[in-house]
Amino acid sequence: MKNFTSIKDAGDLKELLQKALKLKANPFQFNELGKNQTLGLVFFNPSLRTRLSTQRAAQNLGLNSIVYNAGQGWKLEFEDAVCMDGDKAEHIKEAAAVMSQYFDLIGIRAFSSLTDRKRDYEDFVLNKFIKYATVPVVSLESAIRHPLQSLADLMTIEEKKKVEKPKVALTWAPHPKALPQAVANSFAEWMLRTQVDLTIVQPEGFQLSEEFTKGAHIETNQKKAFRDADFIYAKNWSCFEDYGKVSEKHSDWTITPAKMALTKDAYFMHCLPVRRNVVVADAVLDSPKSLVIEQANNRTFAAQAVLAEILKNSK
Ligand code: SN0
Repeated sequence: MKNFTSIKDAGDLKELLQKALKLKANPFQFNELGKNQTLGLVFFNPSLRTRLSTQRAAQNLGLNSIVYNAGQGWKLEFEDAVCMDGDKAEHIKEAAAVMSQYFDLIGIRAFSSLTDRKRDYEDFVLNKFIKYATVPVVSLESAIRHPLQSLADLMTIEEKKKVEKPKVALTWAPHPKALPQAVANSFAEWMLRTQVDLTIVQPEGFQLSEEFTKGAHIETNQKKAFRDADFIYAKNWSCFEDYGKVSEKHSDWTITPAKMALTKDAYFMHCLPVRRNVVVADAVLDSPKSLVIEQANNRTFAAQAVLAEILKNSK
């Protein structure tokens, strides 16, 4: 593994999953692997879990980490051949090259713009970093994917599943803001490569890009999708078609105990942060079937497995 930006970089998925689970059982197994090396974590957007779990993962591997809140730094220019006489002080060419002097690997969080679909779905910002950095790059949620979240979700399902091929429903849920499609895209991408029966349910007009959902059952009837499900994964996302827009609030899509009662005693999953009583009712989030804290815990070991692979590869 050199970079880690999508499932394509994961190699043998079963192997990576087993590595992550083994690291969870024995977190300090490779605590010298990252010795004298430094991970740079570059954030263009807020983070709680990604920032802390990735730093913790680095620490468990004996790898140093430095966080750079890019939103507070020089505003970066990403376009080529432009006259930089506006508000952008530094070009990505220098910025990524300079960071590569200080860091042995770089993690980037750069959310979607939700305004320019073409640019977002090219994963423009992430790919500019990959182009101009001379060290491995790890996605900490890009415009279209959140692969470290998906690996942690895969671990959580693997740990909790009671049948060989569980029924997993990824459901759209309401939200007061327009949110990226990255978490949902990635979750679909990873689930379609594993032993699960995946249904994606969203209101009319909120279908995700087929690039990520091809092969899943697509539904617009939430109750139908919940029937017999073993796992309910809730997430809000804004429109892909009418890009970045939220045409209707659909407040009747909140995950409630009554809806959970339609499932096969399903577990509830969400990547967090979650808006209580908008996305999901307190009673569901606080129930023993909620896996949200375990998912967040697994973020450390997902990141650790990925960082360990990259470190081993660069030795
Ligand atoms: C992000 C998203 O991609 O949906 C990160 C999830 C890991 N979530 C948010 O931006 C939520 C913001 C809010 O105001 O609730």
